[in-house]
Amino acid sequence: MSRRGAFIVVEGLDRSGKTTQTNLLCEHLSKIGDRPVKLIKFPDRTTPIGQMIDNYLRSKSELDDHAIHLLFSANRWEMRSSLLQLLNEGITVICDRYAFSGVAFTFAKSLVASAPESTRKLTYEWCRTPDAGLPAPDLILFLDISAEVAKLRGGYGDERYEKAELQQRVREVYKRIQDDMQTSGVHWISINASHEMEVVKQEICSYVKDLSNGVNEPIKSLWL
Ligand code: FDM
Repeated sequence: MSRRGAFIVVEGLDRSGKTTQTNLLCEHLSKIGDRPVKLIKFPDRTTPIGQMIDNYLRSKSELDDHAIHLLFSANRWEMRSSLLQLLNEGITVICDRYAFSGVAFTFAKSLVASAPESTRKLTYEWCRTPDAGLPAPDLILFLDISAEVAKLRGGYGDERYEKAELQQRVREVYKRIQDDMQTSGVHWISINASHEMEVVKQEICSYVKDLSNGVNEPIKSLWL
């Protein structure tokens, strides 16, 4: 196993089936690949920083929008060395949400008319900066659904960001990130997640075949 493991990020809107599809993808890659597959997730709510994030998301605490953004990023930085170790050991890593969620959700908050003035002044560049230099994924799979389909699937849950207006903004920001990633040469695939589970799974599987037995190229740095 001299090739390093592939780093695959799954991003998506709430109700897009991200958790189900991430688990299916792990199973699939374990079957077709020649190496172990590990699933990780952000936020990682198990660390002290992750617990602060969890309290915030469940509205058990209040934080300035800048502060929570930096905590989400710190939660990725604290995992950086173990993530690199996994990849260098040849393990395929599937990651449920990454820095793209960070930018999408925080910048989306700044677009909501009722946001505090300091939040409305947040720039897209500011949102990206704290994650610049983290390991860059080899592939980003973005599960896209409209607010209408999300509603048909039972609407949103109880956590802080699970509100239709914010989710609509998040979707717009993801589109902007997608355009930026295409010019930066990172492989971003947008998948219509409104289809049935099996159809979405097949589409996802069609994109990961080349990564299942590892990658020869060095790990790149995000946004540098
Ligand atoms: N979220 C997630 C952010 O706002 N920033 C981030 O950097 C990350 C990783 O946290 F609403 C938001 C997205 C979502 C919430 O995510 C919790 P999960 O996947 O539902 O646990």
